Amino acid sequence: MTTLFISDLHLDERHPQITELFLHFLATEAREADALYILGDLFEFWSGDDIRNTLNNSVKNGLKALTDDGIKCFLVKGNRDFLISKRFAKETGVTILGDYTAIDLDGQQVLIAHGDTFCTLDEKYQAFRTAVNIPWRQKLFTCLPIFVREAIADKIRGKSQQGNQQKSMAIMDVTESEVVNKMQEYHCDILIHGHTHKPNIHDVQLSADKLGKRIVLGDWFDQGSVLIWRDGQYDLQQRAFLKDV
Ligand code: OKV
Ligand code: MN
Repeated sequence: MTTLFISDLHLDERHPQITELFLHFLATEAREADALYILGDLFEFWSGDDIRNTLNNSVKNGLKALTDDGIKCFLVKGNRDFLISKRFAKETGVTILGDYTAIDLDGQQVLIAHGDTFCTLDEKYQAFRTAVNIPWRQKLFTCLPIFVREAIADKIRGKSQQGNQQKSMAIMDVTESEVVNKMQEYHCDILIHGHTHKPNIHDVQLSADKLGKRIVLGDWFDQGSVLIWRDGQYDLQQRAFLKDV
């Protein structure tokens, strides 16, 4: 059994190399796998499943071709694409998961999440998350005409960029106690997440005599980042962008 994990591609029409590599990845190595987990921030922004453009259409087609071929594909929503919804799932054949899911990989219980919920020191971000996670507010937002939604999103993005420049690296990383709590709650010795853009494999002290692992996926800004899980072994790898044609 081979399971692939990716996150934080932040797909955006302004960075076509990332989309090209992702579509290539879907059409090649993902086809050889049994399952693909996308752990959030597949898109740089998402203002609703009804927004059609070249990027969204090509990504949806790539995912549909993969799931039609029998590869199970799961998606955890990130902090940028949290509005991805049922229609996207229907159009792509992807299964949308909740904030935390415990999965069984070769008999190991593994917790998967986007990762933003662990960053509890970033109070401004957590306030934003709470504000936009209110169901009626999301419903209202997605009912607005597309140009209004995009204008609101542009405003929010501008404000957020100003704010992030003042935040320290520590504030934007995970809180260790939060990680331990969730791993214990879900009875998992391994956690896989993205969000922080700091690919690494960390030890986690789960109790006095129990050491767990926290695998952090990388972003796709300068190259691809893929975690390959095969028969109980895992490897965090990079993929170079495709050569220009
Ligand atoms: C996503 C982030 C922009 C971070 C707005 C209700 C509101 C949804 C929304 C608007 C913004 C997503 C959907 C985007 C994430 C940013 C800037 C910072 C830190 C409402 C529901 F306003 F009406 F309440 N949004 N977009 N940020 O542009 O994709 O994660 S977004
Ligand atoms: Mn993120």
